[in-house]
Amino acid sequence: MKLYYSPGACSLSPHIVAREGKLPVELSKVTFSAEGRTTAEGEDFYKLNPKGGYIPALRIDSGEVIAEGVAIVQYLADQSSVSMTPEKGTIEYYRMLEWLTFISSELHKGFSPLYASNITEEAKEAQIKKIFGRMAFAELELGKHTYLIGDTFTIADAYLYTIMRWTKRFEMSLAAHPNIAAFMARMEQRDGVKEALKEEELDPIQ
Ligand SMILES: N[C@@H](CCC(=O)N[C@@H](CS)C(=O)NCC(=O)O)C(=O)O
Repeated sequence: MKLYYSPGACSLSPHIVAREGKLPVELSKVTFSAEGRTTAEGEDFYKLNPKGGYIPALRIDSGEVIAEGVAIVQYLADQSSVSMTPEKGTIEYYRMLEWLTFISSELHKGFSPLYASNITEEAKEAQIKKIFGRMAFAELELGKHTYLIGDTFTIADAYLYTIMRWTKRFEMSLAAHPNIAAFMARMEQRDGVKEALKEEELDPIQ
């Protein structure tokens, strides 16, 4: 399997899941430039992910490519002998889907406008306020248990960790979110997270 990624981007989430799951996943760094998007092997990335040339994408052993981070982490979890999802059919399983969807549509996509080079200070401030509002529920839940769904790591934690790293990039202090800050520090103690950060040449944020 090969994961197409860019350091510190949302592709870090499936990268963490691959390392936590001890899966033999190779990495291919995608270069974004004005001329296009190219994989480490020189392929046109728009052809690999024709939905928009965005990462992450996973080439599986059959040669097929799976895109969308939420689908990729579930695929990886299904390939691993390490348990990283609650049992299907349980309420915890649906909580995990709820978190993955929430992180994707409310948190991950909440950060997207901040990456626009032409965003005004006013719009940036309003967007940051909105993201902090969306983080309140994660702050509350992480005060009750170690991970999002109880005290066991799941693929949803890898996604939350990845997106919450961006608070540092946009100078959003976690001082008012001590449970999220503690979660980030806990995640950074995990071997799979350490390994993925090292491979992407990223520093821990806590
Ligand atoms: N719907 C996609 C969105 C992925 C996404 O936002 N990827 C970003 C990096 S974090 C990207 O490649 N952005 C470049 C672009 O959208 O053109 C998913 O959830 O996997």
